[in-house]
Amino acid sequence: MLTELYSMDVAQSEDTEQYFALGNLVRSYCAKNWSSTNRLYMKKEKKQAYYFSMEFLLGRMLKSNLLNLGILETVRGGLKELGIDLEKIVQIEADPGLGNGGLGRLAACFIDSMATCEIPGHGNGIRFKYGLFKQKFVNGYQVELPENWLQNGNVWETRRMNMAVTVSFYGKVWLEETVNGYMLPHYENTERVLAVPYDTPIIGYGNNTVNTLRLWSAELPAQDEAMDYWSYIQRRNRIESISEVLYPDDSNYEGRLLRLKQEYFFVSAGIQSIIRHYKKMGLSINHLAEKVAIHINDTHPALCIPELMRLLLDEEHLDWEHAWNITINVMSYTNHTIMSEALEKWPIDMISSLLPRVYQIISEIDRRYVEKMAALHSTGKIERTRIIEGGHVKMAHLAIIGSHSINGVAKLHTAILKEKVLHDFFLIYPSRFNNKTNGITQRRWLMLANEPLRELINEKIGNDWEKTLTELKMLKAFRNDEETLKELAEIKRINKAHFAEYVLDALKIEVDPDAIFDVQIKRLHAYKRQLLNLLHILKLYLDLKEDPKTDIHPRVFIFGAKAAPSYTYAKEIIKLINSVAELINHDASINNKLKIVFIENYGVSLAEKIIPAADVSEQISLASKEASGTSNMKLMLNGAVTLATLDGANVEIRDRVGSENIIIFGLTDKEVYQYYQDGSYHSHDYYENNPVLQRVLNTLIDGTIPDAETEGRDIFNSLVNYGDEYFVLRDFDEYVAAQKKIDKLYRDPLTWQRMALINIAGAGVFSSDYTVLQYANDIWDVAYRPDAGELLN
Ligand code: C3B
Repeated sequence: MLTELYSMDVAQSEDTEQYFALGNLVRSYCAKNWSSTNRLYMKKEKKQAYYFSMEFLLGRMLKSNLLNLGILETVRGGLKELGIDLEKIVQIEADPGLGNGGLGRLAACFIDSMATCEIPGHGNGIRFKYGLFKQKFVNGYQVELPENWLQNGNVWETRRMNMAVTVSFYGKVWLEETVNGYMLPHYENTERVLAVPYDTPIIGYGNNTVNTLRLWSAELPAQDEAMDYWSYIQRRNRIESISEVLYPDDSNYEGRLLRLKQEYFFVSAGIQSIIRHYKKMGLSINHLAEKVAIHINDTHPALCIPELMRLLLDEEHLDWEHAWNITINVMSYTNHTIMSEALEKWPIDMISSLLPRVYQIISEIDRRYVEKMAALHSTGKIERTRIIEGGHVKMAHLAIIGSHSINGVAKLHTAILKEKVLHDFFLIYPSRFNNKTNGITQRRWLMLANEPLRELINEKIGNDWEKTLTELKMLKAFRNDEETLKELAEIKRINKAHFAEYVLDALKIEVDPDAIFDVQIKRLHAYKRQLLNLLHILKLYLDLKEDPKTDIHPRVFIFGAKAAPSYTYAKEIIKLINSVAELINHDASINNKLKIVFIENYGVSLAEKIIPAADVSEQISLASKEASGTSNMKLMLNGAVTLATLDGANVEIRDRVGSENIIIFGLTDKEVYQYYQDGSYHSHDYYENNPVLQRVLNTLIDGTIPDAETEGRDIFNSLVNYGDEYFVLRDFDEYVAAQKKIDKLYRDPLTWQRMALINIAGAGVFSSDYTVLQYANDIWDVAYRPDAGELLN
């Protein structure tokens, strides 16, 4: 391969060439299974599921492909003989950051699991030229740099020009009756965009299944009219901008035209290609719902609903009722957040001028909804649930009305959707609502990220768990086996030492692997309460300043978090954490008992380094706000003990491991809603009445923290004077107490390792294999690996 690609041999080649040679080899190695999987799906006319997602946060793929193909060890050994270190060359691969956070990473875990569970399921999204920005700290401030992940090419993708489709925007549209009596649209002055698919093989673990991730790129179609050169260039730039860059905000809806273009672009291209593929099987369009399931990952692809309607009405000439029935049966939708600022709604003007025909169809869906519901429900409820309201198109309402299934991502989240946020809809469509608790793939997050732990588990209980993660429960038999607990401790120590080396190298901070590694890794958002963590650190610091002999076990607080570039408050928190790190890490008087490590540019590859080294998993969002969380699952699977509020999937983690193996604190969702109702939370009182908290908060404004006056003041005010939206001060005391408990437990190594072991043993249900099987069975009605059925019970 090296010779073919670069006309060189191993001795002449460098890491980059070796990486690309190996990547090419792996791709051709799986090519046969890829085409035979497609042929099989086609021949058997198997129902296909398509997971539509704006984001797929894949991470590097070389090792994961080698693992799934079952050739990781062979290749590692073969390379070694050639004097090549696999670990070195996998670093060459760009980490494709085509997602913001949990939602995008979930989509990546899901496609890995679908292939592994032999579910005919594929991803559909956008091939962004630039992924999520690269984060740098300059003087403690976040600076965003472009992430040009395609710069050196991407071995995994195949451009499929012959499968390109056209997506149209703008223009005028009117309906005319045809001789057959159909009302069909005529278009004038539309802007046509060529959608070119790039396909990536998604390789199942230990089977012959290779599914497809199809990502669309926007290009200028071959011109049919003469155009002057500069107009041509301008038009090309305008069109290519559609798939240029991922929006770097996962928590805030911004009504930007380009975002709406992106949403329609991949939805229209994806559905057109699905229908074309379906028709190749020679089946009647009337049976589409028997062969195709489309999943809408959050509201970003909600235009799937009017777009499928458009194609069924305008291209296939079905009548409305019939088309609507098919659409509802094809579509299903996952809600990922209750944060109201994240709920998408588009101004009517914007949507009707960009997508005139789609807007007509949305209006008609809305009109029929109101008409049909009038006889059944109150006007108030109908007005609250209709799609077009207050000059906007509400995407969640569109997704709910046009789908047969609506799910939340953890039990608590689904309950809150049913009882609060989507209560009206729940009364209207009770049977559409269901829960699908998130999951993670054990292949990336344990088998690859933590090889020593994988080996230990295999030694103890065999390797059935690799396919059926719930088998990890067998580890419980070792809960009182001191030798096993010690081995577990040794592995953690090795991983921590390994990570400490990285920290020293990358950040020039020395950390002690015998300290407690306390980890909070996730997007920076006020509701996730990185600030609560920081206030506790400041408290420990003050304690140590007062009495350097304060009896605490040394701790390293590890943060990884990107803030949306426009989220000023989150960026202030980053700066504040970095300033406190400056203060603490350089204060010799506290005897290295505290260290803060804020890792730059947190993403999938760094998560793979940090998670195996974590002792404590911080999951401290305000109860009710974190829909599920998935880092909580990854960390427990790697033997970290969770410090958590009863939010999202933390509740289910507690149910699995028992209250004695997780540290729970803070308000419950019910108490939070009670506060909202009676308006009785006054954060200022906590400041006034709690001297410890007052001292801690004062450090934000009294000059203790260097070089962060503005940030300190703003954050102080937000907590003390402007209402403390996420109840940080309310939960402070309980959090401090919970942290004390951690400190105590950690100092009893056997108890601690037993907790770690129980956490690993209880993590089995959080495999995304299990989650996608439930989607396949309950929502999509597609086939899966025959022996996987038992996982569903
Ligand atoms: C996230 C939620 O914030 C997490 O609680 C959840 O675990 C994941 O989705 C996956 O379900 N989320 C996100 O990353 N981006 C959004 N726009 C909304 C939710």
